[in-house]
Amino acid sequence: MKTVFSPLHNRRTATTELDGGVLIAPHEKPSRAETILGRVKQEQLGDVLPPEDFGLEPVLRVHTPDYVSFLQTCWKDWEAEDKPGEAIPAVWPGRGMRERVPKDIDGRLGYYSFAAETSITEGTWDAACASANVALTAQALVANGEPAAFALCRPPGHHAHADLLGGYCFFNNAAISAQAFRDQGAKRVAILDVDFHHGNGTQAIFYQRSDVLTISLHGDPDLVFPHFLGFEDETGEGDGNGYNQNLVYPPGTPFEVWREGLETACQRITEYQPEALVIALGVDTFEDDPISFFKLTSADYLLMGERLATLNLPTLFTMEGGYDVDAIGVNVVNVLKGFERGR
Ligand code: OKS
Ligand code: MG
Ligand code: ZN
Repeated sequence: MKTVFSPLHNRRTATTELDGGVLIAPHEKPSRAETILGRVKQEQLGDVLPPEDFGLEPVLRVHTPDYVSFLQTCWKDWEAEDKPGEAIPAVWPGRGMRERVPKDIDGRLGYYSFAAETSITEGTWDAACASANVALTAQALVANGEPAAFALCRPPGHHAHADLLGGYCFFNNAAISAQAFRDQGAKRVAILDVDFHHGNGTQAIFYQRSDVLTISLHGDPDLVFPHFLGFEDETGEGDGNGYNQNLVYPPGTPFEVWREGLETACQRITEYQPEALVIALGVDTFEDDPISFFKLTSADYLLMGERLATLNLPTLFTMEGGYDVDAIGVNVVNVLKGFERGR
């Protein structure tokens, strides 16, 4: 399987993440991508290609123009006010308040975000664009006949809504790729999110549509991020009714239990008969992940990959979360090796 990777991911080097009332060094850091790339090469998964530049057009099929412009100038606008630190949202349009876009950068940061852990920094825009191009380049490989491809995206994407950043995400790479499959003629596309967290952005983007099936397995949002979306009674709306599925699990969930959800998801995908599959691949389900509470082992990721392969669909993997950097390379490449073994 080919991997698409951009060294420009490295333009995203925030130094702060608001966590527990203090600013910590971000969990979502450059060594994540470098470690995965190292393992891809070590295991000789396949060629590693640079991204092509698709410009903003495919991004704008999913994200609103005003959100994209905000992201593009956010750092410049923040810097112009001589703020002492990185750009962190701290005020939101709460219940009963006005949903209008303020002029001031503090107001716009709040309008275009749903959480405060994700500091915006000088290179964030460049890295987010590179990440979308990585996804779109891998998507094109699959659209042009590769059975599967791995988009080694960083920053991740699945929390980003059409006009909201959060959870370390800016552009929703999985959603942009699914939309690209659709725009290139695929009638139905499925997105399966195996990251520990709910793919709230992906769900929201396609919630009223039946042409993109969205399924996410994740930790109970009653207990973990993103807290305000991802419950099992969210099944889609209007045309999208029946085309979103959330499979929610409690703390301590081992693979033997998690795999039942995977089975449910796989059966739904088979029934849906998509022409392409996008896997939002996070490995923060790992037993030693510092911010999550599932108990998957490194060996389990091989089995996960094997099951995904039996769907027998053109498959794009987009990289999402996973924060135990010591294990991230092994775990990610295990999914991809398991997939190749299962084909
Ligand atoms: C807040 C924790 C924020 C968690 C963001 C989740 C990032 C992730 N203290 N999403 O898949 O891995
Ligand atoms: Mg998930
Ligand atoms: Zn995650």
